[in-house]
Amino acid sequence: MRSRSAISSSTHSSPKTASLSNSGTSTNAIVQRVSGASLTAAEFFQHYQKPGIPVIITGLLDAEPDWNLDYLCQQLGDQPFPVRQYGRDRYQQDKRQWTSSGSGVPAITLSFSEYADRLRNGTVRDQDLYLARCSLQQTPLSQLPNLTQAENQLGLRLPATALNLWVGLGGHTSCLHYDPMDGTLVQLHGAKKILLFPPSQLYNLYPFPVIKHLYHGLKLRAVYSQVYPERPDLEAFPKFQHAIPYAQEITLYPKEILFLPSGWWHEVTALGEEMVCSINRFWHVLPLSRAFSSWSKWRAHLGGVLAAPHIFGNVMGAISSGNRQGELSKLIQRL
Ligand SMILES: O=C(O)CCC(=O)C(=O)O
Repeated sequence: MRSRSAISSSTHSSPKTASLSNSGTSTNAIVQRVSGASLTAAEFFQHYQKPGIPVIITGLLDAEPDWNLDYLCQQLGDQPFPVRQYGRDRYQQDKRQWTSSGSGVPAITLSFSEYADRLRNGTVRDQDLYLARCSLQQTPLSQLPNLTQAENQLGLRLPATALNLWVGLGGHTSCLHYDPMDGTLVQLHGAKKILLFPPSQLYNLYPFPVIKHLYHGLKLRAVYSQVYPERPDLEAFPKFQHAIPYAQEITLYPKEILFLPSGWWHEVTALGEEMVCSINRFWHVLPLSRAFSSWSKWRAHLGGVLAAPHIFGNVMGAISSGNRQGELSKLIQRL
């Protein structure tokens, strides 16, 4: 059994956001903050991975440097990355009018140094740019020994992706969605506020219909919620009220790892005014029984199947374009 000292309730978390705090009942358990020093792989599996419970793990990355802007420029300066252009008015729109979300948002390719210039000169804030989910494979930061050691200690295996980089300015929000894979989100500079809902709240959060993939391919995904949780339109989305008691808000601080199981809804907001940096990795869901029994996961994959004609068309378009390699790598980022 895990020693009691390994687990303490999140000391930094407040259970609800202001607009979510009037819900009265509390159906939610607070996400635990656990010291990695006394957490074994068997305990991690038993208490978090097997049941699919989120947890924040502390103390395993103390030796990792601060990933500030100078460090990132030094390591990644010339590397090209697709940078999403959200635009300032996107989050004023009714989401039902959206034709893209997440990795489907239009992107420009910039070297990291060019992006750093835009972070410094205000363009990133003005245009709500976000360097999001960019693979670190083929970069000097592809292998992180401290992180590998932490992942091994937790017994994490079967990675579904390489490490991905997320760099933006305080104030940017990644809208409410869930992932069909398990994820580990690692905070490396600045802090993030994360609003969570359990998989049981799937339909109270009004995901985009899976059928949308037929029209938009992977540009608009059925794993996104149509509700703005901080200012819900309860006339349009009345069942959202039932989800409110299940909301949990946590803050992820530097060198902490959030284990975010498949199907858990999350809205992630970078805090403060400065640059905020995280990395994440997606993992195949283990044990397989949790993967097979997750309807959230199945419906996300169904969306992928319905998007197949679009993906085929996009691949053909990329192959016949003048910039075959560039267009194909943009497509791969979207997958
Ligand atoms: O950090 C972010 O902006 C989003 C991260 C995320 O969605 C994830 O790790 O699954």
